[in-house]
Amino acid sequence: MKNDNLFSALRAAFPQDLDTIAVETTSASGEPLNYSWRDLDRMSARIANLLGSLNIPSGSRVAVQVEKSVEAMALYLATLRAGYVFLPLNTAYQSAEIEYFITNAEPAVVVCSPQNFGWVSKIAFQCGTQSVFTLGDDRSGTLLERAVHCADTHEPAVRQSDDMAAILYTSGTTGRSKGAMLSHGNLLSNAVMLKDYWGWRAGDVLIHALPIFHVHGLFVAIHAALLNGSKMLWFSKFEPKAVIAAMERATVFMGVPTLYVRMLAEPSLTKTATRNMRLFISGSAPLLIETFREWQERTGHTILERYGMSETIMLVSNPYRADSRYDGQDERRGGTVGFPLPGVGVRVQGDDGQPVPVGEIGNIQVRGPNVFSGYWRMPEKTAEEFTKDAWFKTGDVGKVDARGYVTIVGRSKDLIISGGYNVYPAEIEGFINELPGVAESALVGVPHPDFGEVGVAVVIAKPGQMADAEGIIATLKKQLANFKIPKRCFVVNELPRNTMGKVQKNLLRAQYQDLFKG
Ligand code: MCA
Ligand code: AMP
Repeated sequence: MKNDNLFSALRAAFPQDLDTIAVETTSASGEPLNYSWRDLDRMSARIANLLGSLNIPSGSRVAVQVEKSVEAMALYLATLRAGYVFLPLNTAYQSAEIEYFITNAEPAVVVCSPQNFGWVSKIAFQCGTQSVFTLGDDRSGTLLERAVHCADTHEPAVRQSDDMAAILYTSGTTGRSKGAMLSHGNLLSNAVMLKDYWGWRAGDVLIHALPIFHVHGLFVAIHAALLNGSKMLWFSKFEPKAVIAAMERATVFMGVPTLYVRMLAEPSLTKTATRNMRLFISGSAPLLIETFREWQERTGHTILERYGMSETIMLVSNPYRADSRYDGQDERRGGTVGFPLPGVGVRVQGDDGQPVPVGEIGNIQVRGPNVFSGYWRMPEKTAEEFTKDAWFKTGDVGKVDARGYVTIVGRSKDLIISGGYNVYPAEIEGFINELPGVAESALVGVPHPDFGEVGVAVVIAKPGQMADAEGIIATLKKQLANFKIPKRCFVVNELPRNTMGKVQKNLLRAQYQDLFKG
């Protein structure tokens, strides 16, 4: 029977000599640590056999909240290999956030950091999770202790292209987090296309410095390197100096704009330091034109900006090479995200559901083999996010020029992107509104030199009561992931409202937009 398991395709691309190095990294104590392709194969086989031995039903979710490590990547590969559904969770999430995901996804297996076992396992067992394992970034924990006793060969489970491979929680356009269901076919078709579109070739080496719980670091970066049989220089945390030093031995880098901003602040970033590099890719948030230009001047390289979503993986990209269709004139154009990727349909519609004329602004809608099938157990939400003719509404607002370049000009969804992470105002406002003395709050995104955009909270106190801005931030820090904490909080007498009584966030944004200007 034909096997469409994504793992099988990735495994088939491993180099012939399995003893060559696949991943170079350093141990938690700073010692060099190398993993061969054989190590990846055996490690993922052992973990897949362990998962298989648990007798969990087909389609079971494996929820994972662990620090970045090569073993954590092997756990992802093992989950695919065994035919289960991978559910990655940001390490910054705290108990209320984890409780929501576990309650909603009902994973059969949860893997967490050893230091979090107490509280995570309590939540998981209450929700009916069968097994909770631990995995530390120093290869400690019960997952590997158990897996080491399992066989190091494993025949990948047979999966069809439409079978679910992963669930990624995202808030979509509104409301509470929803699990975007991605299939083996969604992930593989996108990876195969990107390998070609971005010109991956023999000898490429990827610097992997992104977290591995979101699309960018987990799918776009890892799949490309594995499908190309390329070595990865693996950083468990982004350190600008160390990444720049590694460029001598690498050819490809992927990052969110904040990583580029931070590297530009390093004097060691020069043309010489980057002369071996072939490609710098940016995405997940808008890349400022200043950053694009400064990077060009300092390094001689033109960053390739692309655009994607958790629900769709990659959608649109600037060209890798000038396209002969247009007399070789098309270049990577700063401020745009480039052209729809091969096989991806992109259209721009007005609020009336009609296509807008070329160059005019409207709602971006997409379709293609990369687009997810829906949100986990939320058929109504899924239906709301697709048009009648089955295009996915991205919630992004943009335009396409006569040449075909797509520019994102804003979002219709109420989303703040801070350092490449999404912050949903409604979620944070919900927590603030529960605090003593608070009548109402509004969270708005304002420009920030490092994170691109950050949240600022504006709060009204209950009549006759006091609300304390610093106290609010301190309390939120105990409840929410660190990147969601407003960078500033203001207590005011009233919020600007329109005639319908709705808070005018555009006015608040304008009021606070220079707060972080240097
Ligand atoms: C950390 N902090 C942040 C953020 N990260 N604040 C706002 N936004 C952030 N993103 C705060 C912490 O709360 C803390 O604040 C202080 O910064 C230092 O924390 P630390 O953990 O040391 O920060 P860091 O290690 O310097 O992290 C910054 C980072 C990281 C490297 C930019 O945020 C990061 O790796 N971002 C990449 C996200 C990513 O991979 N996104 C892809 C999503 P305090 O000191 O007050 O406690 S995939 C996607 O969007 C789509 C599909 C796509 O197109 O790719
Ligand atoms: P996520 O919810 O993590 O899937 O984030 C997806 C969102 O990130 C998109 O809907 C866009 O709003 C934003 N995004 C991703 N790449 C870019 C980019 N290059 N420029 C502007 N926004 C981007």
